[in-house]
Amino acid sequence: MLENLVEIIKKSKNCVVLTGAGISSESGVPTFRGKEGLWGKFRPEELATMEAFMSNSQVVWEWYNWRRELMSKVKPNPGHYALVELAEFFDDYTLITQNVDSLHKMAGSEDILELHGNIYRNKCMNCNKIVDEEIEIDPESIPLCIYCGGKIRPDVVWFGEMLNELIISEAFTKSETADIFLSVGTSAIVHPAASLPVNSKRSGAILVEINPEMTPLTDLADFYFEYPSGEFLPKLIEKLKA
Ligand code: BV8
Ligand code: ZN
Repeated sequence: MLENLVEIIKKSKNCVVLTGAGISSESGVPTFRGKEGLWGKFRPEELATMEAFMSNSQVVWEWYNWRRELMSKVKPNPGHYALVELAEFFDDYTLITQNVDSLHKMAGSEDILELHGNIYRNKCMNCNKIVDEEIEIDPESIPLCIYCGGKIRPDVVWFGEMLNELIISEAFTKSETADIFLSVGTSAIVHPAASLPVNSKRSGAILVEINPEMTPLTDLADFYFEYPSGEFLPKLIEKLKA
């Protein structure tokens, strides 16, 4: 299995990788829908939404601050680093992530397409200005924009919100011209991200899934590796270098 994947990679020019929370789980970041999931006592659709923020900005801000706290302590794992090295084996290599944790950037990946935004960035809901500096949320009130007084929110894509048009169309274009598409550590249920591997396969790419659990994508995949990404990806790089 791994041998013929190595052969295929050596013959491929364009590669797209889509990652989800699973690739960060070995860094200690809880996944969204796993047992220790982030959504533990909440359902994703309840908390990561505009409604939740409008009706209970406090809870939403506290949740994001808790996640930022948690994520600021973790480091990239061998899976992230392997995806940096994998880029060397292709003429055209695109890393698309649903994660908002900046771990791919910290590992050294470049030109990352962050489909769902980034938890360390804030923006004003009113004038959309990006607010980069640290935001301390005091229990009483949420931060307001110094330019227009609007409410400030984490610059992530909530459920029911559009993704950045440029980013998602670039993601589809790259997926549809890929020779090989790797889906790593995602439950493949959140759209439009989950359509990328399907479109890629339909356009003729070899579809590879790396996930210790099966997903709606598993049946469609040409290769399915039931391993944690932090173990499997470094092995793949080792074989490619051999
Ligand atoms: C849109 C950012 C509309 C915020 C996130 C019904 C009701 C409501 C909405 C919908 C609905 N049906 C469809 C929708 C649309 C909705 C959607 O797809 N919902 C799903 C749940 C059905 N999508 C949207 O709302 C999107 N917007 O559609 O706009 C629209 C359209 C046109 C015009 C106007 C409007 C926006 C989606 C973005 C939501 N934002 N996050 C934040 O982070 O706080 S989504 C959230 O889920 C994260 O970004 C996360 O990345 C993403 C996907 O989850 P995964 O990454 O896959 O993580 P998960 O825990 O699920 O899985 C982890 C996997 O890793 C598991 O499979 C596990 O086995 C594996 N794993 C574990 N350990 C390892 C491992 N793998 C490898 N190695 C390991 N060691
Ligand atoms: Zn503003």
